[in-house]
Order: sequence, then C-alpha cells, then structure tokens
Amino acid sequence: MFDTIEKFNTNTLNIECNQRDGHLDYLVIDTPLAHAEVHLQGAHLTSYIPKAASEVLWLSPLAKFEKQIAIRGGIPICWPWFGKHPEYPQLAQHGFARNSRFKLSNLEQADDLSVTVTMTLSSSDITFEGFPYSFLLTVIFVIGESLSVELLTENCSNSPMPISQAIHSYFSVDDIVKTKLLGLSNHSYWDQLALKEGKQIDSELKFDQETDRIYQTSNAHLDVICDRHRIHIEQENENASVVWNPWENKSKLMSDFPDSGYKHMLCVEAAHAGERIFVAPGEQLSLKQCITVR
Ligand code: TA6
Repeated sequence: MFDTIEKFNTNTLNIECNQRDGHLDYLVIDTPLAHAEVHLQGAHLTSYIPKAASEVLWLSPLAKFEKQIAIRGGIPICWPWFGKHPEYPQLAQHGFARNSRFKLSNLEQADDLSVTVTMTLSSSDITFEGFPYSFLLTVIFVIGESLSVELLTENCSNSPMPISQAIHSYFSVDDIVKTKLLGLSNHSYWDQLALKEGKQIDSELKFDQETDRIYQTSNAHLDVICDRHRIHIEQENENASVVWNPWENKSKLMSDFPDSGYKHMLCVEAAHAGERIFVAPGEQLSLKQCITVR
C-alpha cells in the first residue's frame, strides 16, 4: 500500500511518503487536528504535534535513520521482549520489532477527522531464528486531538507464546530537573540500577539523577508536567510503567544521543515487563498508551 500512496490530499488530510536520509520510508500526516510522522521500520512514530501545541515527543538530533538500526527517540516498539532476552542475552535488546520493516495495512480518516494508521509485522524465516512462533503484530495509531498507540499481539502458532513488550515513548520536556511525573504514588517498583525493590511515596516523581524503574501498574493515568506542557497519559492493559532517563554519564556512552540530551527527555512507557506473558494459541493481547496534551 505504501508504495502506491506517495501523496494523498483531501480538504482534511494531507499525506506524503518520504525517505529519511535516503534510507527509511516514512509517512508525514497532516490534518486540522495534528501533524505526525511514522516510519515503516519499527512502526516507529517520530513526531506528534497536536494543533496549537508543540512537539510532544523527543527525537534525538543524532538519531540514525538506517535499516536495522533502532531510531533513538519518538516511540520505539519493544517486542517480543523488553530489555535483554531472558534466555539469550546475545539477541538484540528490546526485541526485533523496532528494527523490522512493517507493512502499512490500513489508513483511514474518521468523521471526527482523526486518522487511523495500521501497520503489521508477521513471522518469517528471519524472526523464527530468535523467536520460534507464528505471530501477527499489529500496531494501530489513532492520530487526532489525542494520540493513541495500541499493540495487538496475535499468536498464530499452536503453542503458548511468551512475550514482554513496551511502548517506549520518549517525551519532550523543557528541563528534566523542573519536570514532574504524577500518578505513581503508592506503587511498587523495581529499580534497574540499584537492583532492588522500592515504593513510590511522594505523589510527584522528580528527577536529579539517572532513573530506570519498572513500576507495577494497571491502567495507569500519569501526567508529565513541565513549563511548556502537561502530557496526560492513559494506559490500558499494561502490568508495568517504565520510567527512564539516562542522565549525563549514560548519555555520553550512547553514540546517537547528545551529551546534554537527557535534559530534554523523559521516557514513560506502557509495558508488559518482568515475567513474560504467555499468549494462548489463537488469542490476542492488547497494550495501549493514549497521550493528550493539556
Ligand atoms: O526502558 C528503559 C530501558 O530498558 C533502559 O534500561 C535503557 O537502556 C533504555 O531502555 C534504552 O534502551 P536502548 O536499547 O534503546 O538503548
């Protein structure tokens, strides 16, 4: 489908297909409600600007737009495992979906002018090497006054399929030290740096050092607040919310991340993390994050 669109214009929808740095195909979507950019590699959204607001997502100015390299920033899709593979740590961190080319399977505009973009990834000889299951992964973006991102995992094989996953959203903030994250008080977390459990007491989570925590949550409502905007996040069906900022030292270790980039981003991720979830044959598992700027 992507190959046949190139350009599509109506009074309420403008779509262009471009190539980033001559390598990666992406769609630029403009409606009266929002601007968005989404790449076929990884079903990776790199821009979302609701009307009368500024960019919601952080995209690294050093991000690489090359085949089979994950784009730093925007909304990477971590699938079919989150973090290191539990049995084969030599496999790519956060799974293969973010480095795989998806198919654009549907694109439509609703009466309320929101646009639904659906992308799919199916199992192949390549995915069987590290993940011996037949699957269909569908990523559904609804781009309007709000942005919703849904991952639908379908197990097309005959045995239970173990997965973990994350919608790894990088949010743009003015200044991380003045940024607050609300909605996690009284939630337990696993601290990936100290390798121990903790419990969030304060209603506001603030940032003054490297942070990498997996909070136990279910249908969380969270708010990222900085001078420029308040980003309201509603999640559905997750069992974890991951909060990550690499801070100064780790930023310097990443070649696609500016040394001071950590000051302007905060990852808040809807996830199934920790123990893998088994999706029964023929069943579907949904994970959703919905983002509204207030
Ligand atoms: O979601 C947090 C995290 O798993 C961190 O541990 C951190 O390393 C980050 O994701 C980025 O991972 P990446 O593989 O994209 O460099």
